[in-house]
Amino acid sequence: MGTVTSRRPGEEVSLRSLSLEPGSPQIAALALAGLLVLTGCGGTAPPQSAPAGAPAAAPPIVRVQPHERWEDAVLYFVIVDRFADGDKGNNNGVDRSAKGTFHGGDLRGLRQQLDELADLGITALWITPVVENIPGFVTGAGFPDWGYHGYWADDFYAVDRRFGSEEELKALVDDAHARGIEVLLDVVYNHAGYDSRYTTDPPYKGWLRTEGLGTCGQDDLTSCVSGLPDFKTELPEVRDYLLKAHIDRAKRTGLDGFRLDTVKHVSHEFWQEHRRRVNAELGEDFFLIGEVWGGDAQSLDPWFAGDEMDAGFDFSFQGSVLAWVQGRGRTVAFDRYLKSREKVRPGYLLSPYLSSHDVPGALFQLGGDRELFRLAAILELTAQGLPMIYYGEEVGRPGGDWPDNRSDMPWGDREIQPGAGKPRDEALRTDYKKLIAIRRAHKALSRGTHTGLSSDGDLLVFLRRDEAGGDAVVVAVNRGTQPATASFEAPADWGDVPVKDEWSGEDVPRSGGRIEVAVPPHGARILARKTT
Ligand SMILES: [Ca+2]
Ligand SMILES: [Ca+2]
Repeated sequence: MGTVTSRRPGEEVSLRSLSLEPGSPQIAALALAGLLVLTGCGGTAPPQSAPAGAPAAAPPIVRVQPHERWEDAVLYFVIVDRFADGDKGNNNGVDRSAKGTFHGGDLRGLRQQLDELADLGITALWITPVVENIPGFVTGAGFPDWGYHGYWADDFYAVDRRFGSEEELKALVDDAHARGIEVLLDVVYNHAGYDSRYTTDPPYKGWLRTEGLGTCGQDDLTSCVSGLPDFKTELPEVRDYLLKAHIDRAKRTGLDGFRLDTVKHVSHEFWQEHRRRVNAELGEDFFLIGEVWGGDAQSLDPWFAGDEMDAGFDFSFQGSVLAWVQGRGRTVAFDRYLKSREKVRPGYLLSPYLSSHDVPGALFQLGGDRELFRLAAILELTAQGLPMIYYGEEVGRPGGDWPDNRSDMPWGDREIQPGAGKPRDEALRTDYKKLIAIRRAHKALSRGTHTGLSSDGDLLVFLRRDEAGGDAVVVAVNRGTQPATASFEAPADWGDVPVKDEWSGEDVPRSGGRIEVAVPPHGARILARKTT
């Protein structure tokens, strides 16, 4: 171990050239209200054919309207190895029958499926780390467990050939940008992989606290998380080495931000220096979203207070939502919880999610009940913050507890490995697509305040309102098994115009300012001023 040298294999370049650029009048006209368009054809007209003798036109691509601000974004998280295999030539040691092995997904495969993500409507993509990971496996979990997830670095200066190359990372970023999607790369500053070169090679001597040396500390900053060697980020040479690796790669590849791993295990001083370096070298728009285990509006605040990151994952959301949709806890308490999420420091964002690679998936926790899962998805995509969708949950990937929560992306009858043949729930995906479009069409949902309108029994009715934009949306969710009726005064922003349920597409009758609408069992309404 530790004998592999840094490498830059591959000569891949961006494959596509575009006929329309972001911000063009055509795109603006076609991308109204966050709806999707096909470049050059507006979704209806056929692509124009190239004149005889001219190079063949690039095939149409699916575009989203880019988010204006991060609070309007919808984030999608992919484990690169488990998503799509675009290069069989790098499938060293791939064994799709085992849970802890590499399954062959790579940057090229993900790049080939960007239209799938653009069609869903997401505006930002978070991918797992792509640095070279340890060449072998560990067995502490009771089975061979490899660095397919990317968090066990062996060389921060090399892209792991099992994921592709830095050129392919840049091509992914370029092609995502062409579709209106920003890309966040997961980076680790806290630790190296088990028995990595950093624990053995002379240049790095003294850089790590390890179990082997007996130097792991007892506190958050100096302990060896999961037994992993802990970088002494208090040493200037260690800081410089790690900062340069990640920041220079971001500069070379055009990344839009980082997802920061294990934030609470590295000092605030480090993260403040990180921000200074990022601002200086990548610009103040470079987005930082961090994983503080257990993070919520209150516990993330120390990192927001120092402007160490722009956003943090909201670990409170999954449990609160899943409990409520399953009938646990009073509706009024859940409404108070949703309101409490506004307590985040102004200018900073919480990122709610239903599933991730570190917790059992929501659908699994709901015993596979897709009606309740839909309610949870409705609550996520109508909630404040930057919603994160974990790959495959939009098509009903079963998930499960670790490591089943990292299973292959289901591709149904499409010949895309490693998840070819795994069933997809296309109806669920259609619902996700609709929810994302509704959220993107209504700034009230992404930027608005939360006001509870009623919380009797199993029916929750709340208002999201963006005062600056004059937009208001009323969401009614019935977790019960009996029909319910939502009854409320129409928000003043609606004026006298008719009201529409954006979720069902139905018109909703109103009598003056009063609205009464039935909400089916395990059903929902997303009500707004009718505009079309
Ligand atoms: Ca591959
Ligand atoms: Ca540490």
